Amino acid sequence: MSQRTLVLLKPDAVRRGLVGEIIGRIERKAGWTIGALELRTLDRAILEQHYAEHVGRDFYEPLMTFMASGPVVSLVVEGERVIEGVRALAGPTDPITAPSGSIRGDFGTITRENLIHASDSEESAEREIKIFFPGLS
Ligand code: FUP
Repeated sequence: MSQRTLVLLKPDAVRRGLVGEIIGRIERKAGWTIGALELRTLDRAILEQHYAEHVGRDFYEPLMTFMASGPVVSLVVEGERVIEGVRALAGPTDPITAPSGSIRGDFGTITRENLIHASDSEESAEREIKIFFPGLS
């Protein structure tokens, strides 16, 4: 089942020079392709849309500040079961408990600075792709 997903390489990944490493892991999965890609610093308005489900949580404001702290690479990845697949590559939210071999497990220590976002469902993917790439059909 071919799908599309929205992936963000967060400011920590860009600052630490891990963009090539992370995109390389995605590109090496057979048949997955990059449908769109952009580097930019996100403003408050786009972050409010993206993280709407987390408004009011104790980690919300620090997360917003972190996500606006530097450029982010946003990309659309397309291919077989890519929604589940990129989340498997990323690993669970907390990098300390994320398994070795996953992106968060290999490179992260702090939950807020966990390197990568990947859509968690087809509905989220379509909503998030519209936020980050409104011109993409
Ligand atoms: P995930 O689906 O793994 O990206 O995680 P969530 O949607 O639950 O959380 C979104 C982001 O909020 C995480 F990537 C990091 C941040 N977060 C915190 O900073 N602290 C928390 O306790 C939970 C999430």
